[in-house]
Amino acid sequence: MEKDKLLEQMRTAVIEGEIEEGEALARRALEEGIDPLECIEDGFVAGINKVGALYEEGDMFLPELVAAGEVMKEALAVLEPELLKSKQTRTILGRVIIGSVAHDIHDIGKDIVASMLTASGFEVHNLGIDIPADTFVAKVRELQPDILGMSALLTTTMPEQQNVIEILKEEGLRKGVRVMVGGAPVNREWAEAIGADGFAEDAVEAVKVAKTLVGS
Ligand code: B12
Repeated sequence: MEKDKLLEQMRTAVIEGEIEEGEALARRALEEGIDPLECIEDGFVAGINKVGALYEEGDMFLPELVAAGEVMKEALAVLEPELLKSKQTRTILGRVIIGSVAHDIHDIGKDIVASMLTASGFEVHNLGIDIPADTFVAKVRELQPDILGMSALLTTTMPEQQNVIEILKEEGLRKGVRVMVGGAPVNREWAEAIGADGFAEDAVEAVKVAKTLVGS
């Protein structure tokens, strides 16, 4: 099938909350040799962005948002292993800890960033969702990563990124780690205001920023 048609169907599967269809489309695209990153960005992510817009306008409600999230998860489970296979490099560029901040359970974007970083040669420790500040700090102490990445999708959870940075300072750990922040409501101004070292709009930019932060 034509690539554009498949990508269009992926967007529709997310919008309509069709989990099995999304998974089947992801498999089909791989069989046809379509780049998994293109499926993620131009297919599934484009679909969930549309869902976000519809939800904002009041044309879609929470159960549909949940269903769209499920479609994303299942499709990514098919695509991400391929992403890792196709891009894997052997040299480790640096160690990254990443997680969604306290009270935030959004993880689709954070997981894409984690996969892309892994695929690009970083050693990634993905802590998961709703990670308390103390856990981030304890993990930084334990694993001594080059980069700490924090994702926040809610305006109410963004301050947690700042909170973690402040605790890192208090504990004398801030100088040893570069902090990168992201998530839909996060922007460059916010990143600068809270004293983060890097911000990225999407996963592709996140890899570029991470490489710059480790000096490669
Ligand atoms: C799917 C979704 C959900 C799913 C999440 C499923 C999951 N497993 O993640 C479910 C249904 C569970 C959900 C729940 C809620 N959600 Co919600 N959700 C969304 C939605 C539609 C899409 C998010 C998404 O996955 N986008 C696709 C990914 C690929 O994009 P992304 O997350 O932005 O990530 C990219 C970049 O931001 C960046 N990035 C992300 N993280 C990081 C980290 C680093 C370090 C870097 C460098 C870059 C980076 O790279 C990523 C890849 O390109 C958004 C709408 C939107 N516009 O974002 C609302 C949205 C975020 N949700 C919203 C709300 C209100 C909620 C709820 C409070 C709803 C409710 N009443 O219960 C709950 C909150 C639960 C909680 N405590 O966290 C609001 C937030 C509003 C606000 N201003 O705070 C939004 C904006 C919808 C809206 N327009 O109102 N949600």
